[in-house]
Amino acid sequence: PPPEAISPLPSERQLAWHELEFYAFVHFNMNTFTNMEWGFGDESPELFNPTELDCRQWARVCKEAGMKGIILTAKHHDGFCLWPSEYTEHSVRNSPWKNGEGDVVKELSEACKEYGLKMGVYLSPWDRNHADYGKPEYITYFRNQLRELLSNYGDIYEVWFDGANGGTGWYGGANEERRIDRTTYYDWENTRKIVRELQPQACMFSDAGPDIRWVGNESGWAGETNWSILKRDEFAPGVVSDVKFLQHGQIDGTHWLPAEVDVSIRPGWYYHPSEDHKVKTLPQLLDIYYNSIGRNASFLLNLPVDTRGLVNENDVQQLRKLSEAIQADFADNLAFGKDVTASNTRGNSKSYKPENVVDNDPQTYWAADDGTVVSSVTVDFKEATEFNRFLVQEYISLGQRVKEFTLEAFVDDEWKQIDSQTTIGYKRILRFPNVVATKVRLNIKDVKACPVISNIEVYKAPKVLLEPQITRSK
Ligand code: IPT
Repeated sequence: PPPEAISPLPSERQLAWHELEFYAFVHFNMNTFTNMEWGFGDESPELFNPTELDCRQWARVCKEAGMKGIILTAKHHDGFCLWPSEYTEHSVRNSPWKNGEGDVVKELSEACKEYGLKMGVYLSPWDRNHADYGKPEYITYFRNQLRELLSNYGDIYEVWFDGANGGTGWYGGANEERRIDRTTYYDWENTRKIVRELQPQACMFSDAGPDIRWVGNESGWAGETNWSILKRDEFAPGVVSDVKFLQHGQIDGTHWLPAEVDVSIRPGWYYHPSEDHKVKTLPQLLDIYYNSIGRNASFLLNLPVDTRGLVNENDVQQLRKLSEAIQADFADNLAFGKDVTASNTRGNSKSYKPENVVDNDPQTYWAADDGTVVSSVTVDFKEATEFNRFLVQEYISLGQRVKEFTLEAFVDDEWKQIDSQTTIGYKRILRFPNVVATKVRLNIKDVKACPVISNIEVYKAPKVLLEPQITRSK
């Protein structure tokens, strides 16, 4: 029989989400036109006036970069709505853009469909425009808006609930907003039911999920140790007791709650002309790729669409460099179809044979007998082979199991340790200096239950040539 699953386990919608790995955030809204990050909510809708808005350009750029979806800030903290909501005057309807006839959410949903991308929405719980914010009436308003977004724009794959709220001083100082109690005010339980009812496949993001968790920083990394499980009930959106739990997950987590790395390609989330020369460099972007996707998290890369309504040329250029580098790094899987042996195979059964890790089929896996802790899988190249990347995946439908492992290479008739790490999860990618070896070995040293490995890939990534950094005086 197959290994017993160890809970907590991912839901179907979480399993589908894991496979997306790389997708875009677009911060584009009133702040774009006021050159702000957190608007006050008193901005005139007249200010929203992109000159060349083209959601198809966003979609094309994201598709070409290998991204799988786009999440749009439909409403940010200033309360301005990119769609003509029935419940407020503070929207595109009262802007000069398309004489108030436009709907950015609709245009993006059509562009995503055309380019085969998934669409997600960000709806800020904190609203500095709405007169009733802080009172029960606002919750009704918030839910009405959520219903509009989840009913009128086709399939939504992710709903993003930002915990940011100046009113409690976690991030901001004193301000004019009514103070709210983040754990109780939003009555999340009932808001989440609306998402489940209208978009059963959608994953919800927040510090506390329920489907995807914040990674605890906005600078582009997950912890090296990264469990996809968390004691979810001890967290609430915007109430961060200790970010290290979000960065690393919790080995004794009660719910499947994988991490998403949200980070902007520029210093700010919104477009600021002063940051045109501060777009992240290729080495920075590659580090983020390996420190998110390579550490069992997803990579949500923000593109601050500019005042024209386009992804700026500088951002397009850097994104193109990143996608070319990723393609080059993972061009040729040196482990594919090679001979593989294992220290032990479950019931000596063909169903769980070690070759399953190099067959390019995510549904097959190598598994060891129950009770196995220390164990290994060896890929035999049969000839001296140079490589510098090792990718490994657990079959997470049966739970996250590996607690500690090392990687070894067979060099000059000797096993040489290349790396020593903790968790694997959905995907782990190790980077190390080039090594020439005839075999590579995954040594599992500690597990929660017998190891179940679905995939191993080995690559020789080209060297990254350092770009001249454009720096400006501080
Ligand atoms: C931070 C929120 O507090 C947190 O709940 C989460 O939504 C996160 O943003 C997403 O990046 S606020 C930020 C200014 C650190």
